[in-house]
Parts: sequence; C-alpha cells; structure tokens
Amino acid sequence: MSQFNFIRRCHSCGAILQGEDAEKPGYIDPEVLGNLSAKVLFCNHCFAESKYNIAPRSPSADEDIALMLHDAEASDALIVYVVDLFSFENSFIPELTDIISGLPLLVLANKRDLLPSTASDDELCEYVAHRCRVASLACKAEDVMLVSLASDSDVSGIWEKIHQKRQGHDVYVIGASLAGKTQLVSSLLHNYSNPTEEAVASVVYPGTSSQVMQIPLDSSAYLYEIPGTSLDNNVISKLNAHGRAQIIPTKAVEATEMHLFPEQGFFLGALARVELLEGPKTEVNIYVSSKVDVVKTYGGDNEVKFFRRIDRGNLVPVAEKGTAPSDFDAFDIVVSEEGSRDIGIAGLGWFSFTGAKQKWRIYVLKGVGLYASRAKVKIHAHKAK
Ligand SMILES: Nc1nc2c(ncn2[C@@H]2O[C@H](COP(=O)(O)OP(=O)(O)O)[C@@H](O)[C@H]2O)c(=O)[nH]1
Ligand SMILES: [Mg+2]
Repeated sequence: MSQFNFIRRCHSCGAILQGEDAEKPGYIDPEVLGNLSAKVLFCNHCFAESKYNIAPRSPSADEDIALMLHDAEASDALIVYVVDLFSFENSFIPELTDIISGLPLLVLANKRDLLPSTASDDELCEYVAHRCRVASLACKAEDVMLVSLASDSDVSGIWEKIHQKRQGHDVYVIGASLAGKTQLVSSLLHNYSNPTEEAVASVVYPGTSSQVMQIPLDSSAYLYEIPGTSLDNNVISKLNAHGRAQIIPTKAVEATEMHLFPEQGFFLGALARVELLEGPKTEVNIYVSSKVDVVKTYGGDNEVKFFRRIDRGNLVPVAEKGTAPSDFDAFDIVVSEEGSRDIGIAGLGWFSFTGAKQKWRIYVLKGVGLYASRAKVKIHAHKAK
C-alpha cells in the first residue's frame, strides 16, 4: 500500500523545512521542527524577516570600519565622534564602541541649530556625555563640543581641541552616516596648513576596500575620515528622498504641546503612533520636523483611523512599506523614573514628559529603533525665554 509522509513546509516561502544545513533553504532550528504540535512553522530566514518586537534594533556593524578602529586602538588614536544632536541615540554600535572604549574621545555634537535655542548648552553636553556612557564610552561633559558645522565657519577651536587631545597620535573621525563628518573635514581643511610634504588625499584604507580621507598632521600622524556607520534602524532608511526631506528639520524644532489622558495619543505622520495606556494626565512636548503631521488621537480604534488617513493621503510623511498593520512593530514602555523623560524614535524625533509611572504603547515602522532616556530638552525649557 502506498504511504503518504507528512512533509513540513515554511508557511511563508514554502521551502521544505530541514534542520540539518543552515546555509540551505528551509533551515529551521531542529528543536522547533521537532515540535509536532506547532501547526504553522516558518524557516529561520522568513521568521527573521517577519519578526515582531524581538528588541529595538541596533544598526549593523561593518567589517572594514571594525578593522580601522582596531588600528586606531593599536595606535592610541584620538576618536572624534561626530553625532547628529537631533537624532543620534540609536546610532551607537556595541561591536564598534567596544573597540574604542579605552581611547581618548572628543564628541562633536553637530546640528546644534536644529535644537531649540532655549535649551541649555551645559545640559545638552551633559546629556550627550550621558548617552555616550550608556553606550559604554567613557565620556564627560568636557569631552563634548556643541557645533553647527554647516553654518560655523570658524573651526579653530575644534583644531585646538584635537591637537590638545591627540598627544601626537592619529585621529579617526567616525560617526553615523549624515552626522556631518564630511562637513567637518571640509571645514577643518579651510583652516589647515599642511606641515608635511605629503598631500591631503582620498586613499583606499590598507586591508579594506573602503576609501577614506587622509590628512597629514605631522611626519608620522594622520587624521582619517572613515565611512559612516549604517542608518538601517533609522526612519530615514525607510523613506524615499521626498520623505527624508520631510523628516529632517531645516530649522530649530519647536515643541508641539499636548495634554493626554489615558487612551489618548498621537500620530507622527504615517511613521509612528503613540498611545498613553496608563498613568495620570500627562503633558507632552513633541519634537519633530515641522513637515511631519502631528495628530492627536482620542481613543477608539486608532489603528483603523491611522490607516484610513493614510489611504486618503491625509497623513504625511508615508513610508512605501508602511501602509498595513503588519508593517509596524509595537512596543510597550513603562516609565519607572521621575523627572523630565524622553521617548524617541530613531531619525524622527522624540517627545518629553514628566515621568509618573506612565505606560506608553508605541508603534514604529518595522526595524526602527526606539529609546527611552532622561530628557534632551527639559520639559519646560522651551518656555524659558
Ligand atoms: N542643520 C544642519 N545640517 C547639517 C549640519 N552639518 C551638516 N548638516 C547636513 O547634514 C547632512 C550630512 O552631512 P555630511 O557631512 O555629508 O555627513 P556625513 O555622512 O557624516 O559625512 C548634509 O545634508 C549637511 O548639509 C549642521 O550643523 N546643521
Ligand atoms: Mg560623508
């Protein structure tokens, strides 16, 4: 008599599931495959593609950058870390910060012009240093300089700090893509006289296939501008050029104030949704580019309202892959700290409030990073002047 064997296949791609060869299609952990009571199974590849809520994402590390940073470590180089003050909290990459954690550090917190002028500079430096320490970099407020590289023409203070801190060693300029590294290097070159016979050049960094800018500092040391780290956990990576232009502010962000009772919340364009699930009436200040729609919600079925607005073209910006509930991750954040707090969404902005045991639910495009932190701009600072 013929025998029919039950073949288990991936519910998403249809590959025949197998637990032997991780390189071949249909691979699944053998213990999961052995679970006969599971009716629906996904191969590891499809599971990773469709996963929800495993953890807010870190950006991915690049091998060439790791190799360059190992050189920096071996030569006791100064690390000049350029960050975009508007949005840098999710850009640290543990594999890379581990390599440089023992090196001298100068953090250039760029795009100061995008933050309210009423925010205190001292508090911003302390905030940046704190976020660096959370990312395991030894950093004090004195190691942070607030700058607006696009508009400041005088970078002599930066050169001075670099020479003072590098102690004759090399300098590596690092940071996420779009933080302002190229802007920094071109501003530095305007204020540079070459003390050597060697030219400033764009070279292939030894042992890698990456092109880097190399500026001679003396007969044995260089400043290198190394490639930017990825923004793949940033909203920017989910948008086309038009959407990017909408989420990147062009002037200081102004707080949108809102008072929320439980069940109320807001949409941030078609890119994120925030709901106050539990807690007292809470005042929030929302900081996003002025081109992002901020819409208050009053409870009821926000999901239906959100996608209906998107369908009608009534909520901008919109991500192409952001028009169905399955395109979003959801996270619950319970705030246990008191004082001025922020919850931020990588690349899009943040909202601040006074911590009082609130429970928030945040929906973000899949793969976009979130953070909860002490406040970058204290809750009433924008009213100070
Ligand atoms: N608002 C503002 N934008 C800046 C500033 N510095 C750089 N940018 C912009 O940020 C973007 C990325 O700068 P770039 O130097 O190419 O970054 P890189 O990827 O780190 O090299 C460019 O569009 C710059 O015009 C600044 O101080 N303020
Ligand atoms: Mg660049």
